[in-house]
Amino acid sequence: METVSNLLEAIDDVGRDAARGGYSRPVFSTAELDLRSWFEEQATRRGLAVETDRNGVLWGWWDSATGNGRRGALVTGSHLDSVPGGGAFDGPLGVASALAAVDILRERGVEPQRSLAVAVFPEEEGSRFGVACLGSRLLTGAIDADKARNLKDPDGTTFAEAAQARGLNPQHLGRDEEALGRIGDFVELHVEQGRGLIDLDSPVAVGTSIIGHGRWKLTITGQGNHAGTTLMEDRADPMVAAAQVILAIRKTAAATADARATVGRVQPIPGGTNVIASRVELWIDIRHPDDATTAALVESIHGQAQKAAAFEGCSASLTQESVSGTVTFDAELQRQLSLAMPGAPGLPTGAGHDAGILAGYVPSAMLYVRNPTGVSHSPEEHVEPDDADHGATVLADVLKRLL
Ligand code: HGY
Ligand code: MN
Ligand code: MN
Ligand code: MN
Repeated sequence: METVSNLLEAIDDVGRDAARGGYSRPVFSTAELDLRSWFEEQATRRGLAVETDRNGVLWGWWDSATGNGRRGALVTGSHLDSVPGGGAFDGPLGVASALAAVDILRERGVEPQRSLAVAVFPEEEGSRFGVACLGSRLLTGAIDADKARNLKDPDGTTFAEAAQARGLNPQHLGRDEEALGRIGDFVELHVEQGRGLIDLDSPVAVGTSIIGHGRWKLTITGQGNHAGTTLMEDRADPMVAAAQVILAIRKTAAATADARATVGRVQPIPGGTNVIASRVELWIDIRHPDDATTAALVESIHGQAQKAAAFEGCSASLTQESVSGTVTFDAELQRQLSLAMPGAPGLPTGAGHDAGILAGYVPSAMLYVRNPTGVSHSPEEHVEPDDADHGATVLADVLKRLL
């Protein structure tokens, strides 16, 4: 049986980002496509029937000789795309562990009483087209298909164009009743993305909830001008208003218990060293366990942005890109996972996952594997090989209980 580390070693050089460090594997990029080929090869080698559905979700099927075909199957898996400069485990650990779990079940001579599938969801990070969990949102219908088709990447390529370039029919994107009907239960293994399992001193945990998560784009427009000929008093500089807003965002979120607010991406237009920007686009990631608090935070931030922009003689507009409410996982599945993982603690998380989207449609659950650095969305993200193998073994135990 291949260890999880062996499986991951095979993709260790795919999508390395020398400039940022870590990995950059945007959906439908060459790097992510290499990862999809890796998955197809590994799944086929394990006798799984591989297919890609209309939304670009990859499925590796272990069809049961009994049961009712693929309806109500047990599905596990995760994603292969990454954030820019991301770690090696966010996503791929869940996929590699699912493949290793299939090996373990086969070695134990398990004959599934219902079909089992390993799924790989595209664009979980939303790094290229701006909406997190785009693949699972399309599959479930959680996002309007036209909105998805028209999402644009930083180069102006639409999701429809990118999907078409990868062999999908953009007109077929959207809620997939047939694929959804195949999912009886969904269990996702994922690297822990905070300090939880360090503090709890446990190699694994059962996911209990995912806090609400929204993304907004704030555009502040000003007067583009020359850096040398424009007196300070004659400027309407959106970068200054943006700086004030970023500080206000931090202050507002820091004053709200359990809130997290991040501006990880700022884009001055046109972006010249000797040019006063004509507009600044910045993306805000806001999360909170209570959806009403998130809404209040957004309103307060929008008001402060309009004030800062007006002060600079600019204007500010806020558009919502995506939002997911707080999710709690299926109680019975959590119980099954706890029985398979005696002593494993329950763990709420602030990280979004495809399981968080699917939980609104089918019974879903998550298990996390310890990250000894407690750092994620960064090259420092890590999983010890023993913990990775322990995670795969536990995943196999969970799947066995549910098969
Ligand atoms: O952003 C998140 O929480 C996840 O890693 N996509
Ligand atoms: Mn992830
Ligand atoms: Mn992530
Ligand atoms: Mn000049």
